[in-house]
Amino acid sequence: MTMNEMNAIDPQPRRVDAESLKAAIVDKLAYAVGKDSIVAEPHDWLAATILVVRDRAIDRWMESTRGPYRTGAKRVYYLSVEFLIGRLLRDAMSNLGLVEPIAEALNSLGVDLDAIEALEPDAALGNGGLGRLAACFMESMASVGIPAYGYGIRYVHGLFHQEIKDGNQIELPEDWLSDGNLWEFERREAAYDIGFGGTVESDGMAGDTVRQRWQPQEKVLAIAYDTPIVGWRGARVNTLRLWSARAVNQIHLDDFNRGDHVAALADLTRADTITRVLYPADSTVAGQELRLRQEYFFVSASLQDLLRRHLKQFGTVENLPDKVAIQLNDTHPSVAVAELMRVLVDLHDIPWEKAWAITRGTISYTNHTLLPEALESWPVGLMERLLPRHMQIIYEINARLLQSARKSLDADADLLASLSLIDEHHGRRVRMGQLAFVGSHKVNGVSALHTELMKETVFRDLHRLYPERIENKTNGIALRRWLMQANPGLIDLLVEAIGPAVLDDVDRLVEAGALAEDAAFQERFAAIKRANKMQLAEVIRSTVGVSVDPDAMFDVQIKRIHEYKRQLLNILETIAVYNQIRMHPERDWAPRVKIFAGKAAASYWTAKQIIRLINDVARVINNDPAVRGLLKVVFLPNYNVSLAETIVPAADLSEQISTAGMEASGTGNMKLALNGAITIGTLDGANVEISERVGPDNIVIFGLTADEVAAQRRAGHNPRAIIGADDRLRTVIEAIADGVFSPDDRNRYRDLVDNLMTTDGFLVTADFDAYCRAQREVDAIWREPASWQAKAIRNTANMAWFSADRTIRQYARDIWDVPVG
Ligand code: HBZ
Repeated sequence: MTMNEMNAIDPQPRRVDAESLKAAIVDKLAYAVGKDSIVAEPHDWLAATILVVRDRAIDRWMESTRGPYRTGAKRVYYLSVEFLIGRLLRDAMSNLGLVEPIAEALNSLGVDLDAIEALEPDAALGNGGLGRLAACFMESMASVGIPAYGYGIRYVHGLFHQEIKDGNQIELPEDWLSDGNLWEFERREAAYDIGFGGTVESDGMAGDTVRQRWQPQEKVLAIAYDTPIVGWRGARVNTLRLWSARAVNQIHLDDFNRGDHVAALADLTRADTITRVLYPADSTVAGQELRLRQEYFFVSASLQDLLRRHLKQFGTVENLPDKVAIQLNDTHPSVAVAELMRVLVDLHDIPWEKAWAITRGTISYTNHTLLPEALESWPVGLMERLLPRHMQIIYEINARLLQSARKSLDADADLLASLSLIDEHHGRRVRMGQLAFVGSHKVNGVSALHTELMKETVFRDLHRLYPERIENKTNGIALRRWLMQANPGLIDLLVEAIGPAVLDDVDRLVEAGALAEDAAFQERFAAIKRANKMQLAEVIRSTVGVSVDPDAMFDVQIKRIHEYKRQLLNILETIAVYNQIRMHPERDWAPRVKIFAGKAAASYWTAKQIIRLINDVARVINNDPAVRGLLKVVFLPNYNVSLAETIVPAADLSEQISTAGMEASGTGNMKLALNGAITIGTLDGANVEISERVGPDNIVIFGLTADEVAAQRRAGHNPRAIIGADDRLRTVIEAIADGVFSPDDRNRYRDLVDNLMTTDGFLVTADFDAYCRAQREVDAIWREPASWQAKAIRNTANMAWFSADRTIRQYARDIWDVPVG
């Protein structure tokens, strides 16, 4: 029985179902889309299909929303500036068990489901892992039965569209809403005033303290747009509520009448700007006023909304921690700590201590990075101007924090300076990570290693003061999207081999491990991979015009382009292999296709140079007849969720080669291993735990450990000495420096090369030799297909632990204190 057959209850009703769905689609086409089926275009069919599927989610959505009002159940609110949700149709159909009958219904109308699905825009309201994690968590919270809301920003323009022109990244605006968005419901009734600027005035007494009241100078409206998020088998449907900014006054008529048309629309433009575009950097902070406005805008709207709901139901804020859990996805929403305090103290007259207990009991915070340049801090001056009351509250929180540190740690001035919410070293800034930490009852890292490093680095002193607060919650992925939907061939094979129960209990995947050495199973497993590779090969041919052999090893590195992720290490090794193939054409080379995809932040020059280098190297290698097709290099443009869904099931080798200690977790590593790719990786982030789960024989680990990286840095890393001692590496770097890959501009990579030879901040040269040796180990395994397949199968079989359902259950139990189904 296939997964899709399992979804339907039995064949007879399914046929009926397909027929009624067909009628429903035709009906929507006429009465909602306004088209006759004779003239309907593919996007009209898509619209009609989405509307039919959406209808099937709505009853459950309403019931799911009503539930907690009836039972008094605690609700979870996941606050994130990013939700990288991708396309929604397949997710919704699959979780509602509608894939097969909808395909059948469309088929009978002469419409191909796959073709119309591809027309749905890929909602890219996020940069990378952090945003995708939020999307996977939304699906898992619905699937394990947690009443949850995602709160975020409805950006008009998501992450830029990437094109590659002459090897360079070009950023084009992304326009996912241009044809409307049938998944969302505008909620005009859920509109809130959001204030900025102005003054703080005293306003009578609250008990024995003077009540402070913020009088904002400027107001914008936040309007809610709701998207239903369907859980597995439709058991629960939660809400993703995204906020859009609108001017309170759409037009100043007096200005208009005076002929000042710009001033007439100034408010509109100002408000509109707040939710217009996603900040496209994932590893440096913007530090701009607009970003702070975005953060406060969505936090304030979300808190007003959840408090309105809570007060309507319970009539008091005192039981907030029992009924509400707010999770801060990184520091971007951490102004919530000050905002909740302001609301409780200023608007509800709750005494400080009590308000603080409520705030801390309600909020918790997830950290996703230790990179210093990605840790948010805001200039005190900007905070005072934009959020004057919040700044006062932050000072008060800080005073109490430092007081308790003096008492319990006997802290000296250095320790106090390091604990302080105010960084005095860089022109007085508010440290948002510290604010989130002190305002939370739990703070979590996203892999075991990352969590330990948090305790030793960024939060070392706060951890001493509050040793119980930091916990680990290793990331997970939505297995339904990343296995069942992305790799239908594989899930069908698994269902056949180990039974349909695996669809509801993914831990059963482990049973596939018993088949790892079974020749017949291996053959089928390999055939599915090959079919997926054929599909990817077609995508490669049609997008970049390179033909690749599906029997070659597909070696993929797909993620944001960043120095710490070390795409550079990968491409240097690629060049080394290229040199070897030319020098030793007689050797038995294992054919490989090196596949890269990922976006560089528009302002990140080095990352863009790395993209250019990959493309330059690709051009030279792919056109060199001496290589005889043994090695191909491909950079696929515009990496996004949908492209990942095509690449992940087709990968043989997964490159997870960050400098140890720098990748907080990684989640692409999980998606690839789950789909039977073997990982070549450093002991970084979740790679450590993947290695533990799949076993050391089924993963290729190399390079310095996080401790060794730290030691090497302390001792003084000397790349020049390493390069001098390694002929292969020297030859590679010289080739780049000499313009072998950039004959039209021999100086193109001068900075890249200089950097590698002098600083090499990400220890590329230090790990180069180990990486090359690891790659030859990979070649050796590849040459033994039975051994490769066995390892690949063991990867799939042992990855169920990385289900986001597991992660969400841990959050539910240890942080949110909510029951799970
Ligand atoms: O979060 C990523 C980590 O790099 C990755 O290791 C982890 O698996 C993932 C989920 O926990 N971090 C990000 O994706 N970070 C951002 O996208 C980001 C966005 C805006 C910022 C800073 C970081 O201002």
